[in-house]
Amino acid sequence: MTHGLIEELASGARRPLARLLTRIENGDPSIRPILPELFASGHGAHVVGITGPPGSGKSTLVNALIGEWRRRGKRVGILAVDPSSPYTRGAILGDRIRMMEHAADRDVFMRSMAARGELGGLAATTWIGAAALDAAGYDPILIETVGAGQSEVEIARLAETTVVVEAPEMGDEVQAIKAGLLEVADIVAVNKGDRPGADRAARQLRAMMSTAGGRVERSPPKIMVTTATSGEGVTDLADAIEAHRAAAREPLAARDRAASQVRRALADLAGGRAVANPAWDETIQRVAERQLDPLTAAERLLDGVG
Ligand SMILES: Nc1nc2c(ncn2[C@@H]2O[C@H](COP(=O)(O)OP(=O)(O)O)[C@@H](O)[C@H]2O)c(=O)[nH]1
Ligand SMILES: [Mg+2]
Repeated sequence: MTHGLIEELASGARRPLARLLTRIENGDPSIRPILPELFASGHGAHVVGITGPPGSGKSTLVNALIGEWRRRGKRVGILAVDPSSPYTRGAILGDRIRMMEHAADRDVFMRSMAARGELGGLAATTWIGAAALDAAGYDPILIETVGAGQSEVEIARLAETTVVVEAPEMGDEVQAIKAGLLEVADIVAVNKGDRPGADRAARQLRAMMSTAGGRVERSPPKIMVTTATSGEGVTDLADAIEAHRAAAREPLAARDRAASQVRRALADLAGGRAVANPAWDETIQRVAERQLDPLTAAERLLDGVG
């Protein structure tokens, strides 16, 4: 049965892929046994994260990038990931509308996902979803996520190339942008280039990045100006994303990404196991009453001891 599914995906049929993504999103435990084969049947698609604050133009930019990659003959997969489901429902709906232009294109597959499952939260839902799109032959795979702190960083760690989309209106926001950027961005798209201040913000960011100092191990992000609504700068952005693919696949970078993914999976697994421990309630109560310290409690729960 597993075999059948992988072949169906590889054939490019949309319905089996849509059904599989629903199972992944629901955290259906029947996904678990097919994971090794699903992962192994991937074609090695370029996984590109698109993140940044709400309203900066991520979805509009994704729509423009889809157009650019379709002109280059690529089949594009998009996951719009929703880190805080009830709250961002409207945003996801807006995303769909902004990408409607490509809705009828058989070589574009767009799906929004929330994490509801038990397989390990949003990070797992996302990488398994990306693996499914990869097995179905989409390349690149774009993962749009709303910048919401921790989840933003996690999705960025999953992606090989991370584009942070910002739309600064004023120069004094630049300092705030910088902190988050250094951690996750490979490329910064200063979007809404048609508005005053975008070029100036980009210049300031470039200047800051170049003086960021030796504390930062990763190379500074490339700062670009885009206007998602007109498509200006989008060809350059697509070029920069493609150019980054090779850097992302250098052994050290690949190892870093693998390590943080496995660490995340470990934390999810260990957490799940501890919560399933029948002694959970009692142990938590003892910590609440200060009879047990949190670290010892965690150790005992993991070891299966109450
Ligand atoms: N002026 C201008 N507006 C833009 C640009 N890109 C996006 N927008 C608008 O900004 C709003 C938010 O865009 P959206 O793509 O939904 O942002 P997201 O929340 O980051 O996905 C929409 O009204 C877009 O039309 C741009 O380059 N210039
Ligand atoms: Mg959006």
